[in-house]
This record gives sequence, structure tokens and C-alpha cells, in this order.
Amino acid sequence: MSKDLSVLLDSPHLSDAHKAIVQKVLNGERITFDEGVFLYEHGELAFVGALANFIRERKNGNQTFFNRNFHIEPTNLCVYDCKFCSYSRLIKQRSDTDAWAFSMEDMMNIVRKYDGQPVTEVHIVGGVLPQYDLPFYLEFFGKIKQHRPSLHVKALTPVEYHYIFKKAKVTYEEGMKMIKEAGCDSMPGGGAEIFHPEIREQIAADKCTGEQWLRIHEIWHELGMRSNATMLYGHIERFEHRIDHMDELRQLQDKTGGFQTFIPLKFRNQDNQMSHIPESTAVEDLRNYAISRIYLDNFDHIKTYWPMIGRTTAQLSLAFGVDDLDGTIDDTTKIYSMAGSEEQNPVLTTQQLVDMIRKVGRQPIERDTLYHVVQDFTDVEFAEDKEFRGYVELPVINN
Ligand code: V47
Ligand code: SF4
Repeated sequence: MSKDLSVLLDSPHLSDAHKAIVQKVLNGERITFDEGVFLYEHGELAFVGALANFIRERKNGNQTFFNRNFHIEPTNLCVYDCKFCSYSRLIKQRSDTDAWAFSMEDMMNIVRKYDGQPVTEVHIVGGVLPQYDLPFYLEFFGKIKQHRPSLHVKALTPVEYHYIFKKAKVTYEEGMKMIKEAGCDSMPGGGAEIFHPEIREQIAADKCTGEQWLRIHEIWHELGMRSNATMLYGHIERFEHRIDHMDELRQLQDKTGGFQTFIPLKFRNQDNQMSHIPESTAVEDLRNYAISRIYLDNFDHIKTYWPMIGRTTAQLSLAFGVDDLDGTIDDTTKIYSMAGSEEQNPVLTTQQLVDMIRKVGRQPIERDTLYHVVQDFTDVEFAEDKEFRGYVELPVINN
């Protein structure tokens, strides 16, 4: 493969600047901020794709990971007013019948619904409301662990943590220690949006700043814990803002090594205050995956959230740096379906997801949250009735 990529060094169609980046990738060297911007401005799809695929295969070979999880969204109301979010208007405009705010018991009932099912993780994320405070979440995490100790709790983002710690008058350090002790196992990547204040102040003015987001992840990593990172792209930001965002993540990762995966989130424009902004094209989405893969040399994984990007682009992304497909079962997450998700019915059985991965020549690997292999599906044959070694496909949940 390295031989294949090195032919680019002799290409009459590439500039010296392109070739300098090829050489760095071949040598396993890091590209600079300016080179990152250069790739966005002058890196054509096939070029960045070749580099990203080379890096992807060097890091993860042909493996493509997926995870079986379910989501709990405590509420679809929020005190904040992020312009891109289809939740934010709800607190003011949505009729009572459309709004929900689950009680502790409601949420435990969702957890119990998965008893006996082969899920390894619960992903908890939603709007921010005062009643969901620090004592509430400490109790909730404890109850989940009491009920099903092996279930990995991936919960909340610095947006919620900043809010609930402030309300409880505890420092970030004290708060993160408390949530760890209560049973939270890892932190998802949400709430990152675009860190740069020039953009953040326009799209997500009131919630935690980029600096606070990064600090909370840093403290979490210092406690020996892992987390993910996202970037909401394709709205009003410029390429420099994307590279600035990834640069902040790269620097923190150098310091702590606590990030597991980077998830670029394509801005969807339905039913929010930024609906007038056209969405990025599939070509731009693939270029963005590829440049993320090239820039974030110290991240092991790049993930796509297929219910949001669509199945076909998700399959293509596996040749543009992505090695992880999120969203297997019960991925009817409202935050996306309201924003205009690609998928009308964003649920796949494990067999369908495995087929999707195989069709583009990759090896499907079920992982747990911390990337331990749960099951290698490379050579697994599914029975007609879609049952496999005791793994029974879950029913579609319309929540
Ligand atoms: O922070 C909100 C985004 C995020 C829109 O860590 C939107 O494994 C696009 O972070 N268009 C929450 N995106 C979801 C999230 C996530 C998802 C899957 C896996 C993981 C993980 C994390 O959703 C928010 C925001 O950036 N979002 N509205 C929209 N209109
Ligand atoms: Fe609230 Fe999150 Fe939506 Fe912002 S993105 S309004 S914090 S739910």
C-alpha cells in the first residue's frame, strides 16, 4: 500500500505542496495547521481519499467497528437556544403533547426493556433542564449500575456537566469525580460544535465555551476515563474553524490520550433556526472525513453516525478514513430525526449492518465502548430467521 501511495510523489498533476503532504503521510508525520487548511482548499476528493485510506488501513486494517447500544433522551426540552438544534425552540413553541420529560422511573423502564438483549452500552443525552440536576444523575447512574452492572454508561456532555456542576456549586474536578463514582463509564462527544468563539457565539451562545468543553474532557481523562469528540460542520464555519477545532482536539489528545474516536457531524437543516443554510454535499462530507483522518494523527478511530449521513455515504466513508459505523439498533434518536435525518427509519438489524460493511470489502467487528472486540463477524453466516448464536434481533422501538 505504501508503494501505491508513493506513486503520487511522481505525479505530474500534483503540486509540490501536495507532494510534501504525501511524503509526511508516508513517513507517519503530522501535518501542520496550514497544510490542513490547504487540504480543504486544494485537496480533491480522490487525493485526500487516497491519503486517508492509507492512514485508516495502517491504523485499523480492514476492520470496521460497530457497537450495539441504545439511547435514552431524558427530555426534548432545553434551556439553551442553539441555532442549529431542533430541540431549542421546543421549550418556547412546541405544544405540550410533543414535549417529554422522563421521570427516573420512566428512564429505568427503558433500561429494563433491554434486559436479556445483547446490548453493551447505554448512551444518555438530551436537552438541559433544571430538574435534571447533579443529584438526579448521580442517582440515575447508580440505579443503572445496580440493575445491570455490566452495561456501559456513556452519559452526558460538558454542556450538561457545566450546567449541573454550577447549579450544585461544585468544581469541575469534584463533579467529574462524583459522576465517575456514581457509575458513569465514559463521555460521548456531543456539545463540541465548533470551538472557535467567532462561530460558537453565533450558533451556541449560552452553553459551555469551547475552552470549558475541552477542560471537562481533560479532567475526565486525568481520572483515567475515556471520551469521544465531535465537530458540527457544514454551516457558517470556514475551513480554518474546522482545522482550529481539530487542532484543539489534537493538542489535548497529545496531553491525555483519552479520546477514542472523532465523529464529524454533518449539519442538517430541517426545522431549526438555520434552515436557510444549504447542507453540504456528499463529496464535501467525504472530503471532510478524509481530512479529519489525515489531521487527527493521534486519534485511533474516525466514526460516522450513519442514521444522519445516510447508508450509502456511510458505506463510501469507509474508503475515506472512517473505520467505525455508529447506530445499529434502536437508533431512532429524536435529535436527528427532527433535524432532517437522511434515514426515514434509521434502524438496521445487526445482519443488515454487517452486510453493509461486507459489501464494501471491509471486515465487520462488533466492539464494546472501549474498542474491545465483542465478536468478529467477518466469516459469520446468518441463519434465515436472523437469529445467530443466541443473538436475537431487537424489535424496532418507536420512542
Ligand atoms: O452536540 C444537533 C448535534 C450532537 C444537529 O460520542 C446536530 O459516540 C446535525 O454528539 N444537525 C449530539 N447535528 C449527538 C452526538 C453523538 C452522536 C452519536 C455518537 C456520539 C458518540 C455522539 O448532535 C450535538 C450537536 O452537535 N446536532 N442538532 C443538526 N441540526
Ligand atoms: Fe440544548 Fe443541546 Fe440543542 Fe443546544 S444542541 S439547544 S444544548 S439540546
